[in-house]
Amino acid sequence: MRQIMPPKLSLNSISQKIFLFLFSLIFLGGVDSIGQGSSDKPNVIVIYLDDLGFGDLSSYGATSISTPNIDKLVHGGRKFTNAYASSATCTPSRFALLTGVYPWRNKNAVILPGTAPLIINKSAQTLPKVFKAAGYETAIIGKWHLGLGTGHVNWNERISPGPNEIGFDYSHILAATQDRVPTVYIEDGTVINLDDSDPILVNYQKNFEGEPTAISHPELLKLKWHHGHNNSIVNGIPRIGFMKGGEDAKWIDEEMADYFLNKFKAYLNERSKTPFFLYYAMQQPHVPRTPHPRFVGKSGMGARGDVILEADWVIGEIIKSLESEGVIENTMIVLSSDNGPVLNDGYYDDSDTKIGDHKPSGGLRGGKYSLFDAGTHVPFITYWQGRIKPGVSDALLCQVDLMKSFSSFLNIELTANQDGENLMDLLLGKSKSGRKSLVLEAISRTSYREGDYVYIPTYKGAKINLQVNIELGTGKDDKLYNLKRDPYQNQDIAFKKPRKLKKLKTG
Ligand code: NG6
Ligand code: CA
Repeated sequence: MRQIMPPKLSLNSISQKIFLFLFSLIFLGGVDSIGQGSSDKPNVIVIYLDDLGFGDLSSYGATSISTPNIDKLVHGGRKFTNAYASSATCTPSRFALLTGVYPWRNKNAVILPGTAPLIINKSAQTLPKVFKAAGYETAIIGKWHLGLGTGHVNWNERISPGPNEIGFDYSHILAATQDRVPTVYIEDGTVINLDDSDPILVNYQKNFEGEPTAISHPELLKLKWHHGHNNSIVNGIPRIGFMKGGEDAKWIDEEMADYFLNKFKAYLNERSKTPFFLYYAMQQPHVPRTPHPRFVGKSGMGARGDVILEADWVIGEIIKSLESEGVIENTMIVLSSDNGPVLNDGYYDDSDTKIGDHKPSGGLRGGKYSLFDAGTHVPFITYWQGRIKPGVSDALLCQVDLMKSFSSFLNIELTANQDGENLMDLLLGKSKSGRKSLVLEAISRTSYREGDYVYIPTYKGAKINLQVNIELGTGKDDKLYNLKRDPYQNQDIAFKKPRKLKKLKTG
């Protein structure tokens, strides 16, 4: 354990005791802060899954898959049944989570290639900066997908700006998505296992001469692509984008869950008494779904089910580590997902053919990429042993609210405009009231929610063919639904309720 040691001074024993007392008051946040985190400054871990749907957990109604470890958090904490990601895709939701600003305000907050520049301004207030200002140490472990550098990244040098420049003291990340190059881990801006004699080159426009692709060398593939994903091949898996070099740096997909978990364990082990904020951004169940052999076939539901079991196991290990380090009572956990579910997102991995009775969205209409409810309506849990009373809440909230909520909780003033609201009492189970309204986004289109009603505007020109077999919520008519009466959005009441429609349109 790393400790902050008082400077060595020669003092007699009484003055030494006084000195140590004062030292602990000043540097360790008071004598009552035993261990890491405390009642007013708990450690905070945001566990963020990738493409996990509202119906994917047994504690959220799934009957053909069992997620006992996440369920432990759900049943021991607050289960939110009306909580939203800010967007139906990854980058925009993550942008909102870390800035408290709606993603549609930033035209760059769209699904990014692995070579995209950082889309969060270095001077912006961010969630990790809020925690830092309150005296926390901050870290991200896992998926980033908010861009790196300023436009032309040299992967063989320190990559900056990135997470460390927007508030994270420590970062151990994958740059974009598991299906996008570069397929390497990056720690504090430096690629792990760089080899000067085998430099890494990345290009999203064209291939490097002589390098095999999924098109030129289909025989090298262990996983077949369905749409997109036909550029460079890494570990037999075809990716988005072209990459050359960096053989020793390439990750092994099947080991990724264990890899990041071990980074978490090491991080926890090295903690001083300073409270920490950790953003643990998991890659499951995003494509390519590559469960460790321990989980292959275990769900009977194809690769997607298997990686959900894997993710649940990882979360169980995280809880165990917090328990064995004696910090579980001083740690608040927030768990959610960046967008709704998709079965075939570009690979033939049996996730659609073996789905059986399972409903990843819990029956909600749409899915990832969609303005229908399943695009953004996700599981959301807060857990803090002894502090958050277990229970269920159907109050409306959104991940964009975390920034404002935690800054209020920690008494950190936010100077920039926020779209998020302070819902900390709701998150802590002390209040029942949530948002009154919310703007949601899906592939640069927005819908507007007010109370139980949601308005999805007409999108005549939308011709997006994602080949994902999901209703996107586009069409030539305005749509209006009452989500309380009609949670599955079977009845468009735009014609029946013209005044309500008008109100939401102008709202
Ligand atoms: C899409 C990819 C999809 C996934 C998504 C990002 C194709 C055809 N599809 O463009 O596989 O990577 O981007 O997902 O390339 S997200 O969860 O990170 O937003
Ligand atoms: Ca996602």
